[in-house]
Amino acid sequence: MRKKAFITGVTGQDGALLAEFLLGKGYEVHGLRLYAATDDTVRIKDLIKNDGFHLHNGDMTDGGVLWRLLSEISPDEIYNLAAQSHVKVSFDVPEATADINALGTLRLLEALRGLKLDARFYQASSSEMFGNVPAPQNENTPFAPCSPYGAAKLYAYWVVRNYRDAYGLHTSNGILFNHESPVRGEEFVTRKIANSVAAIEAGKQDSFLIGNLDARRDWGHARDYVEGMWMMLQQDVPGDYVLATGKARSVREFVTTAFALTGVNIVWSGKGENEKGVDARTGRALVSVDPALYRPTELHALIGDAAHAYEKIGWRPRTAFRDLVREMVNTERDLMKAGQDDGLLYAAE
Ligand code: G4F
Repeated sequence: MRKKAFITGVTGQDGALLAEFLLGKGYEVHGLRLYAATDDTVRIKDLIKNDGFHLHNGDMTDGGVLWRLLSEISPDEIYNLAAQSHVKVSFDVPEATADINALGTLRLLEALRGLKLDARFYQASSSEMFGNVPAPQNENTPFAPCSPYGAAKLYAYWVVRNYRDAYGLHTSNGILFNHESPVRGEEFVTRKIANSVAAIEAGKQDSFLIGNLDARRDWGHARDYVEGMWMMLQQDVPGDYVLATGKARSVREFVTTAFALTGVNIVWSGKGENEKGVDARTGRALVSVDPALYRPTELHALIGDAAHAYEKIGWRPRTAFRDLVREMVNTERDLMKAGQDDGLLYAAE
């Protein structure tokens, strides 16, 4: 029997990569897509042609739709990836963030419980839930979120655990540290940097603005992380797992590495808002700080300890940091050459 998976947030980076991964394993994949007036299917345009892939309109704020879709599809595995996933934007739209990320998860769990489906449930929990507690962070680290996004994700995390304990549902949390890829949204810092570096190399952009250069993140490859999501649901006993590389780099290091891959040696000068990334050969300032890109509260260092996932489910991050940056920058260079460089959709973030 072909297994059936239901993925919320299928048009996002993780949804698209997970759908591709599950189709490769022979699953029938059903994806929930938030209706959008503009076409948001760019990441799944090839998957749509696959007859094992089915796209459904829906919304995490509409419990009736979630109930009906789960009842019609009767999936074996549910991956809840839908979210308002931008931390800075969550300060602008905190209530919507809570409705989608926190109550949306509750709605999906209630449908699962009410329909008495025998499905396994994965929740996209986030390292953002840890806030600024000292690194490294693992499953036993106390949570202290510092954003409406992190607080909403923490509610979802706990309700997933509660439905496991109270009703015996097979629900698991993947506490994922930052994971990137060439299909990362342009509003996130890694894709923004890769895109800008390639545009500068192609002569289509002179420089770019950046926010907090000191923030440190544990950046892995999203392809490795979607495999980890699937591995969690193959366990007979549900659980909660951190997925991370265990190594952190600053935003500044990401910029320097990305430029180095195009042959540009960046030297940093100045401090705080006056800091600039300068091309050592030409003396041109290619990167400047814009305080408008700072967040009301910032997480300084997220570094994950994934020992539990290593030991219990055998998951390993496969992609080294430099290889991740290289893949992202080279994809942007190819897009530039192909003339598909429409620029950043959310340059202000
Ligand atoms: O790329 P970011 O926006 O990712 P952030 O905030 O760490 O969140 C991502 O990872 C979380 C897991 O820990 C997910 F839960 C979440 O959904 C999302 O996927 O920002 C990374 C860092 C921040 O410290 C930010 O202040 O980069 C800093 N930054 C500096 N300049 C910038 C910019 N971030 C963005 N987006 N844009 C900038 O220009």
